[in-house]
Amino acid sequence: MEATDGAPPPPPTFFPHSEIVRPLQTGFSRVLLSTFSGIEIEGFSPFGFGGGKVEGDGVEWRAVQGGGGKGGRAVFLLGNRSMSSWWSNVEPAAKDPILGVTEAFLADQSPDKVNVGVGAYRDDNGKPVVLECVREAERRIAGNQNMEYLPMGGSLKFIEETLKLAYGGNSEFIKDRRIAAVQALSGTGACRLFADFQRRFQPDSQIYIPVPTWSNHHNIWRDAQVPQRTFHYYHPESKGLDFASLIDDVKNAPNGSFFLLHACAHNPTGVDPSEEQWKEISYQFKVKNHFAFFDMAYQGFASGDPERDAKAIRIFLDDGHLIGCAQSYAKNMGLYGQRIGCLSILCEDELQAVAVKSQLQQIARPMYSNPPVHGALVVSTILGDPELKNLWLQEVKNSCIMSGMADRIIGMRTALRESLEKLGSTLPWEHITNQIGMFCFSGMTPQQVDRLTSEFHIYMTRNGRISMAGVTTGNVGYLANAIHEVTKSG
Ligand code: PLA
Repeated sequence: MEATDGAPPPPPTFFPHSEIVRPLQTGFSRVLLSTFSGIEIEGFSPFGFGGGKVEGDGVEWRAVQGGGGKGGRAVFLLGNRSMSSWWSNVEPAAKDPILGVTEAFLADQSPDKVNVGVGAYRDDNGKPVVLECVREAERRIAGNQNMEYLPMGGSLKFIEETLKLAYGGNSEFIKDRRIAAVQALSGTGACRLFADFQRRFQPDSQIYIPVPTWSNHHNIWRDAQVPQRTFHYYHPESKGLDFASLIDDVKNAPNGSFFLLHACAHNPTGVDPSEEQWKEISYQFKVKNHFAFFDMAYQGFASGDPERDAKAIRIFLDDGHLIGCAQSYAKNMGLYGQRIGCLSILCEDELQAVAVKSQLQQIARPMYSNPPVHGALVVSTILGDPELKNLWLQEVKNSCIMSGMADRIIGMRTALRESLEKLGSTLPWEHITNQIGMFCFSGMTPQQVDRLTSEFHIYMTRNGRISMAGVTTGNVGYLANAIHEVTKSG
């Protein structure tokens, strides 16, 4: 049976009294399997509308046959009908707009399938990459380290090297110990720590978030209970920056507002302000006494050069702003699953920095106590050794296993645009090559994206964002053809 036929799955045949209680969001059906002897068996079928046969031993059931999710696993909960259930009020959560795409991709059996959803770098064969500098650091670390806890704020050596990347190798602020910084659970954890800190010490503040932004920003500040406002960023018609409206919003926000800024390679639009525009933004922030919180998840991915990609931050520092910054090594060192990043807050003096750091640690302690050690070791081994650091810089820009990370993405932008133009698409596609970083904000509608997925097995977020890091020499033609098919009728 096809996963895409839209019909709810039939009940498993060996439970003749089963019934489908109700279909839920795509890919899930709630199935009341059977009742007997007062026992109710209920479950969520993750194998979509394709149905499937389940077998098992009464507690755990394995899908042995079923459309889209062949081989998927379904755990059914056993409960007595007469007993009140603790969690009967719990509905399945909405799928994450980004990570849910990966789940759907993995469940698809088509050999043609393409994942340009999550922003994870792939080589030209579509395979994940471990950088040579990381492999060498791991060789050096192996067998030489104990497994002790790190301090609550993480590894000091790691923090020192990480701050140099954001604030500059010769930064006065580092020398003067004015930066409160803690190792964080990658960029997400850094943002979340900051949001909690903001809520605790500026309880009446709000956060201004660009439209659009990385979808998880909204979740992070929502869960930290900081009210959200938005500011203009992207201009859908020009597919560029809506600078005039951005500046208006900065001017119209109450004095002393908090703003979330993407330091470089804005996600999802791939549109960054120019240097001149950053200077103007910084000036207006100064006039309004706003606080700039930089999320820098892609340092090195915009230009291939981490120093150049820190430009916006350096402009703000030169202008005397006391900024906050979230850094991540997920993308630029390929350390995605190591969850390694840093939160820093520039303070007025060392005394203030000590106080702020102690409070950040106090927020971290009841959540996860202290951060994991391995990623911190890898990063500090690389950045603490001039030779390995150089290797890293080259790998980011030039000499990655197949070709440079940033260069390969830039090459794929050109290839995708040229393929679309060769196919005779009359739509404008310059923005594919004008935008920067990991993503292309294509301008496709959610309906067009749905067609790409259902007809061509191409997986991407419904806002039309293409992760260019998932585009390869092998799939760029297929992708271009599919995009042309779904966009040519407007
Ligand atoms: N900030 C921005 C702007 C991001 O795009 C991402 C990741 C992060 C922070 C957090 O990354 P980290 O916690 O792994 O360091 N965005 C990804 C992945 C690449 C995701 O959604 O988690 C994306 O596909 O948008």
